[in-house]
Amino acid sequence: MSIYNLQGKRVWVAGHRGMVGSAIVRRLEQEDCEILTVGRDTVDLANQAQTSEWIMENRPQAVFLAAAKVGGILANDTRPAEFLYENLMIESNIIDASYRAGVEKLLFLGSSCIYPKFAEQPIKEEALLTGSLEPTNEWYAIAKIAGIKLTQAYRKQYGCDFISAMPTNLYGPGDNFDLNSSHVLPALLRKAHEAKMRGEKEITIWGTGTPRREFLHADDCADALVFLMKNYSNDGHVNVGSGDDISILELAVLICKIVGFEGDIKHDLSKPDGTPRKLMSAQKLGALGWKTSSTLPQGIESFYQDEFLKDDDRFNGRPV
Ligand code: GFB
Repeated sequence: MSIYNLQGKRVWVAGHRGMVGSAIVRRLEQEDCEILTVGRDTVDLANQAQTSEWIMENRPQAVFLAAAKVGGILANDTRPAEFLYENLMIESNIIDASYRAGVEKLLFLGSSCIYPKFAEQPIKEEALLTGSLEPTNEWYAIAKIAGIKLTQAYRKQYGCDFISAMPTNLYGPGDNFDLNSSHVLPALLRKAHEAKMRGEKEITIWGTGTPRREFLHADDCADALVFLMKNYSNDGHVNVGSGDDISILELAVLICKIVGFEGDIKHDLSKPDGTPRKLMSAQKLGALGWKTSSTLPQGIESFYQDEFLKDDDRFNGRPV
């Protein structure tokens, strides 16, 4: 028996065109609920009046707040104003309008970069605000911390059933493959695939390759988020991860193996490493009754199939 029943509910996925939002929509199709979405061409979620008007008119009962400005280490480091301003606006507009429209339940999505740069690993939820942030993404992190605090404040002052989940580094269908703004996993998959197609002898990864990261497929993340929507109601945020991490060099080797690229891996040391390690504790979510169903090699394999080996000439390559 779940705490919150989605059956027959009007459920809004804010950010449904993004990687996580689209995964939530796919997952919600298995639930007996009505899925609401609205495109950027109709409502600019950074605009308070437009957002509020849409929510008042459409009256969602549950909201997944997956709309955000996101990017990899370089985008975060070079566009701090956009990452801070747009994320603050989107989350403030949606959370406040949801309260005013009487939304029954809202799930806000943060990110593992909210934790201190040198947090004890695996990072427990309690590590929030116990140390300084990683400078390359502190702008995004501050906006996401504000989002967690907004859900807690609206719960405390107005009794809203608003909760927060902090996903680890995610990848999956709909991911960003632009090499300047993407995250590491899609970037390396693209680099390895293109190098193989062009018969090149090497690929270049950023930094030393020693930082460690935890990865989760967006479909597994969406499953955890729907689980939390149904089964969690408290003010503390919940980590959503796989519970395992891997070094960036090990990830590059794994990706090359999956793609079948046999050349060398070089390093571009002019690019930042960022946080040395980011592995979140999966204990709290595990105790609630959820754990991931796929391994990292399985997840990357299916991601590679979905994005590169279907009808693809998107990356100037031929299907293998
Ligand atoms: O995924 P990523 O961009 O973000 O980089 P973060 C992770 C690690 O992979 C860094 C290295 O050490 C990068 O230097 N890396 C190696 C690469 N090759 C590449 C490459 O070709 N592209 C990219 N992008 N990285 C982001 C934050 O941090 O994580 C966001 O900036 C957010 O705010 C997100 O939290 C989940 O894990 O370092």
